[in-house]
Amino acid sequence: MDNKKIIFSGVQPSGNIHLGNYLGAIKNWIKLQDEYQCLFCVVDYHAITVKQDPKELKKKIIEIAKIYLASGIDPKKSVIFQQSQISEHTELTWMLNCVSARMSDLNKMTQYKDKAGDNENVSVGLFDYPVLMASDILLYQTDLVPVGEDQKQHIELTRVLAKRFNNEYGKVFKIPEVVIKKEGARIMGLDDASKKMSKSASSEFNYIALLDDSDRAKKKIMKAVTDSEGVVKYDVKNKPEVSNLLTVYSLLSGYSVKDLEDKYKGSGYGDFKKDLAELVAQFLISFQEKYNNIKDEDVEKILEKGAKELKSVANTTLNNAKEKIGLN
Ligand code: AQP
Repeated sequence: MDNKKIIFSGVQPSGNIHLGNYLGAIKNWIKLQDEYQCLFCVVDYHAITVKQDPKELKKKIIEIAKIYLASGIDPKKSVIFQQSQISEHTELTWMLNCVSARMSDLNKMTQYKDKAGDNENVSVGLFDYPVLMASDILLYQTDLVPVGEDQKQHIELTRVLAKRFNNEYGKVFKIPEVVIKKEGARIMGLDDASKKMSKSASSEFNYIALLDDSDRAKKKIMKAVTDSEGVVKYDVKNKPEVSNLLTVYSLLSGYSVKDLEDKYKGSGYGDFKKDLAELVAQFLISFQEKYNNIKDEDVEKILEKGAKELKSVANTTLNNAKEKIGLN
């Protein structure tokens, strides 16, 4: 790795990767590749915090890496790798679990509360997942972590754990900063704009998957919930559904929200939705053309190369941390 600042981010190979993942995270990574040394991880250990079908999981790991490539991540500039190929991620997690993380920290994590609800029969891994995420970031002396809004609390926890460790044992970890782009930071569900668009949503009408058939995607946009006012206006508080659609439209088209409000002034939601449906369909057709041209064997080679490149970096940080706490 060269002397550029380090960027780390990742996506879990679970469920259907959707426009929220793309607009809130992956799309923003593309521009960072020239200025920073970017590390993009397929975070498969995170995916197994909930039950996965082994065959499906294998397919999803390749799928995510392909989605990175089809989105414009260039393996000549950035490192793409699979988390479980570098055992240091789980080793550091155990150390942080013991010497830095507290139950009181993890009890505050809202994502855990959202996912577990009242169910006590969830995995310990689901509860501990923010510590694994901290390890992912800290192993590579990361400077910046570009994510969607939902991950902000986890990056704050990462900073707390790193500082606590450094203060007690001496400096091992760089303290990372979170980067959240305002536009698209939280794309909401198409069927319920009070919750984020989510891979694990119970209805497929919640999200547009990047691998959705374009006609299916059009149908989902046409069925997206709106209010009954018929005014295309950005107002998150009073018109969350229409504001969400405007955000998606603006980010995919490059038009500003203001331009779109002007374009659809006085025309109700019909034309607005039809045009957005067509835009989404065209985006998916072009994305999937790139996706389908990427061979699985090439992806496997890229992941192998990425793991080889990063293993020694991760190992240096891990050994440094071990040494400090008296394990070497
Ligand atoms: N709705 C969203 N809007 C903007 N950004 C989002 N991200 C996720 N949902 C939205 C961002 O996508 C990146 C990868 O997410 P992840 O794979 O770590 O899983 P997640 O954050 O738990 O996302 P999902 O899709 O909602 O999955 P489930 O349903 O499994 O919880 C992150 O940068 C995230 O911020």
